[in-house]
Amino acid sequence: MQKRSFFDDVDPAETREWLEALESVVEREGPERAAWLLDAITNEAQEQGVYRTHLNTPYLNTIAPKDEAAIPGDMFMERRIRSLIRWNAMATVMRANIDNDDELGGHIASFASSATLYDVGFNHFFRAPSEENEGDLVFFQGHSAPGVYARAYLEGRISEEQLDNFRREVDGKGLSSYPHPWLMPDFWQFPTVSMGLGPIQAIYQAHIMKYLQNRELIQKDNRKVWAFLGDGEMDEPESLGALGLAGREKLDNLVFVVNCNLQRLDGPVRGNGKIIQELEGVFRGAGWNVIKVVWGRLWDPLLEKDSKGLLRRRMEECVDGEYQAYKKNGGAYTREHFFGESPELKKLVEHMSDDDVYRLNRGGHDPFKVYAAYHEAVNHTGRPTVILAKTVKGYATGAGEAVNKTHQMKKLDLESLKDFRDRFDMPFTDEQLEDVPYYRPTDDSPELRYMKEQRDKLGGYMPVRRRKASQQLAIPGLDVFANFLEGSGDREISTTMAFVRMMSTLIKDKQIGDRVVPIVPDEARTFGMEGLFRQLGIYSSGGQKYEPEDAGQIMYYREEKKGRILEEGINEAGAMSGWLAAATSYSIHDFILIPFYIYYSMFGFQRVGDLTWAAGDSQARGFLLGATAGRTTLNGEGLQHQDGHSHILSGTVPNCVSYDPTYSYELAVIIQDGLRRMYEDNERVFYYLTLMNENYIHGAMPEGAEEGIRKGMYLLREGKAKTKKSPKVQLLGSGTILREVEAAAELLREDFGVAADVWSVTSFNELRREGLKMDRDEMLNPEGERPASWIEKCLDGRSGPVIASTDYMRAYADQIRPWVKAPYAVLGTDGFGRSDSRQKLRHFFEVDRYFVVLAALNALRKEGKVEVGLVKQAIEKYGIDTDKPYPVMH
Ligand SMILES: Cc1ncc(C[n+]2csc(CCOP(=O)(O)OP(=O)(O)O)c2C)c(N)n1
Ligand SMILES: [Mg+2]
Repeated sequence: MQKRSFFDDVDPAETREWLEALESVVEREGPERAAWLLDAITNEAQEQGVYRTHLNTPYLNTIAPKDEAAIPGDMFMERRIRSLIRWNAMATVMRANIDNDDELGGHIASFASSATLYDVGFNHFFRAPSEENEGDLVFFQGHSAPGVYARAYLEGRISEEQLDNFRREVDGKGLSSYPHPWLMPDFWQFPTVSMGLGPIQAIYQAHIMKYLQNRELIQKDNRKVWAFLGDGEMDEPESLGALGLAGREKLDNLVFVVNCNLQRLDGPVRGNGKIIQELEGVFRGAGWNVIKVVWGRLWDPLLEKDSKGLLRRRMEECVDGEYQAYKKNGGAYTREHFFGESPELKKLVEHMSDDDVYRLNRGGHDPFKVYAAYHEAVNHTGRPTVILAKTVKGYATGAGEAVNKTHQMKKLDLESLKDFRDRFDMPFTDEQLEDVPYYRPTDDSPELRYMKEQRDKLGGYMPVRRRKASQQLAIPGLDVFANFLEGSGDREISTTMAFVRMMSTLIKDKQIGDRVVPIVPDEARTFGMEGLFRQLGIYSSGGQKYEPEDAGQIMYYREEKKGRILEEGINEAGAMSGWLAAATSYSIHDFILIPFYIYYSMFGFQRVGDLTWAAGDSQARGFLLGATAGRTTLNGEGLQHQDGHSHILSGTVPNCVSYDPTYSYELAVIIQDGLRRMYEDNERVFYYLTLMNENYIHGAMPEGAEEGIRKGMYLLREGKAKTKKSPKVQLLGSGTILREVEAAAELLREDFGVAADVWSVTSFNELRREGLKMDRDEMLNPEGERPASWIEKCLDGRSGPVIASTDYMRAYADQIRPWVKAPYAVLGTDGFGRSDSRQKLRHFFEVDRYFVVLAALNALRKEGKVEVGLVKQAIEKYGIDTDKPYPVMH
């Protein structure tokens, strides 16, 4: 069937009849009945083979003028305030770049397009934390930060000096380039500037807020999460990937505002289409309430006169590339190219000047339309809302308006600056414009008083970030894990099993049990956590509406409204965002949570690395557990699964503390220490621990090992020399490969008479960090005495070369080389993983006991401590194929 345009009406009389019927139903029986009838007709149409595909409504405002909630307040005053903010935002960026060749950067055009969207929010909607509740959460678009600073400047929260130090962060008196809680911990709550992370974080903040409310851990109030996003940003998979969750979970505490200025960095977002229409379909399909704010109120009279639908048709058929050109080229061009399409349309605007035509405003620049949309959004229940607001990129910036290169514009030319000044009534002479001064009326001016009053009504100024929770948690001592310190007896267990038991222990703790949040991305059974399903329940806002298939079993699949486990499905980015929301709950909700997110280590840092970086910026506190870790330890899954580098990646996040423990007592010490550091001492760190699925016997904690476990290494076993002359080596191992290293020590003694001290290295990353810090301190205090690093302390007085072997790339263990004073050889699992037995893989990657022995003997040979014959003997004895392929590129 040929698809017709909506406007190709072959029988207008018939159409009118149908429409009138609908109108009368709405009038007599209300919109709900009308919607019901439409559903019935749609269902019937489907039965009759009438095929409809689109999820779109016409390219018009969703809220009809007659249904718009009226904006309260003084509109002239608000325009005046907005003008001040616009000016100061622009001045901030310009001044930062005037004298230094644009070196510092910054953006003018983005905020110029979204000023009204923010202002209506600030004046009427965003609630600050107050006695009543913890306030609304607002995700600001990263590169619109100058607008937020400009407002804070008028409010007296930011000084002129700070504005002048926009993007000068090193000396600590400036303003961060973008929203960064790490750099401005009392101001910004959420890092957003990596496109796509704002939307997904906002969804999960709303999700976790509901989770806390449903578990009755925080008050059930009407707090909202607002996310201000770019239309170009919506192309990121992270932006759209969790929309379904928001719809399914009915997150009516969530409002997205997509600033559809039709442009991204290089050019139009959808030159050949319409981004608003495309997004409408996507969001509606995901179960969102969609409010389009396309046209400003100056269009209303024209639309009213459009009895034949010609204007509507024209609006529908134009693409964004054309809409952009209208704003760039002005009123005469718009008259000719938009209205000039037909004589009747042209007539519609014949009474208007070119300037009037140019000023026909877009919805996102009209506070009346924006207010009506926000009002509807915050009162909507049962679904999240997205507001698709059409704006102009570089609005009012003269030569910068709607041009393709506007995104990177950091200065206005003098003519544009004069226009800007005149348009927004700034009291500057032409000469004064040269250095683009800021403008702040006095504190008792009507403008600043009005701003303050509006904010007072909403609880105070924003954004504002809480540094730490008002309550302290009582973290249990290490004795809570007493069982694990004694070893597993003759039971073979994995560190994953040990971890699950430790988490269960914590959940039972009276003081902190409630705070523990297990998070899994459809992997609980893999880690042996299914027992927790019934015990803790899986969080489901809708409860459980079915009898689970396994209801009769002890460990059945129990979903519950007050369930505790966050089962986020096969969605690592989502689960990570959920963890991030829980890990910042101490700040966002003034309620500390202790989240444990456990996942396949391979699908952690390398999959969602940018979110882990954002976690660092956010000062998240919690545990990430990379399970099934180790290139040769998760042996059967192959190349895409077997992780030998997550510790390299975790080491790149400055405040991520990572460990690769082997034995359960190590894990116990590390988790308890992490709890203490994060929740008692409020250190700005989070933890990454690798867990393995290999079963083995765990010994008891050696006396005095605790400090070393925390610092990164301790002596596990002293090597016994056969004779006084026996050569000595120091063997380092971590994770499961530590056990190969222990075996190697035996072989060295038995087969070659070499004495080997065995060190368990719980964290090469932490050892390196400490070493670097000491070197740096020494460099700055060359006369002072250099305290020894922990590695140096450990190895001091020990003799022989040092050999390390791990289940990670060589770079992991190699990191400590500067502080190992003896010759140092490193074995690791560089190269692609593959499936085989653990034994074969460890031999393939050359990290097993035989290679440790070989490396040790070779190191002794180089030192002249043993003959080359002994090395050859080892090769022969252990059947090492000297022609074996090089695993790195095999
Ligand atoms: C992940 C990521 N990729 C690229 C960028 C660089 N970048 C910053 S803003 C921008 C364009 C943004 O366009 P849009 O989302 O439409 O926002 P607008 O400025 O138009 O409001 C780009 C590409 C980024 N910040 N993050
Ligand atoms: Mg854009």
